[in-house]
Amino acid sequence: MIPDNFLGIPSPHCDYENASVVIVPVPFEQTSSWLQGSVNGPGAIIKASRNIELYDIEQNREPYLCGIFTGSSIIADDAPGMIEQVYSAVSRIIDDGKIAVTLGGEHTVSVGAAKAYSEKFPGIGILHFDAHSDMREEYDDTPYSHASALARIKDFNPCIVSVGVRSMDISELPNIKRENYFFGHEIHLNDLWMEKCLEKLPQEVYITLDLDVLDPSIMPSTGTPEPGGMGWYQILRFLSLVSKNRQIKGFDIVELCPADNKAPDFLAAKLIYKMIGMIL
Ligand SMILES: [Mn+2]
Repeated sequence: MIPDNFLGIPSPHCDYENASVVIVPVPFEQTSSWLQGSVNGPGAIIKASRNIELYDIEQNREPYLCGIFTGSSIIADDAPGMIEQVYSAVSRIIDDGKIAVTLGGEHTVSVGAAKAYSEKFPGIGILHFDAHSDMREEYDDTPYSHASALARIKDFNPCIVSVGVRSMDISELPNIKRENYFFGHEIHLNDLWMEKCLEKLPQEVYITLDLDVLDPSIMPSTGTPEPGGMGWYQILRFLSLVSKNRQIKGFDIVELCPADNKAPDFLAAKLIYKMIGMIL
């Protein structure tokens, strides 16, 4: 019988008291503007994660030995309630000296987690991976749309560095700090941008990663796919650089919209496992 947790790992590695990392599933979806299904994202990631081989070749170790606890899903009726619940859950995890890994759901789930991190670690920077800037003040008559996630984070943390954006509305321009944006068309030729991007980040970093930052050829399972995204080894190289030069305190992975093809679910799960290994 495979345990019902991230990676399907046995006790004591999946127990809370031994865990360095806590997975927080948030199957919340209310404002998807195109393809729906991100409500099924956390479940699909956890299911696919059970097929990951636990030895990481590049890191030459078994990151799960640090202990990874999978929390029960956070369920809420509305965005403000959900954000509040995620905020409390993540705050508690930080207080317990553990790393929170929040799984969406739509990008709005990142707001509560980023808020908890911004309060507990004053001066922390937000490293934002996304095909979209998500800086609309509101969208479809709500300030809590997935298209406004970063605008809500900016309300309490102005230090946002965005990578891979390649689609936005002209109304978002006043909300972005141009020098902190590494647009899709600027990063695809070579890796020279990586050091420049690193320089924009303070010592402590929280990562919010919308999976549509990746190219739809490897990550077709998102609600709003955009051509020209990052590749697997490209994002791993950059994440590795950041993890070696900054302290990544926690992260979230959002917007997986599972479909028949299971490869993207597995990619998302493996990316999370890779990031856990890099952080620890
Ligand atoms: Mn996006």
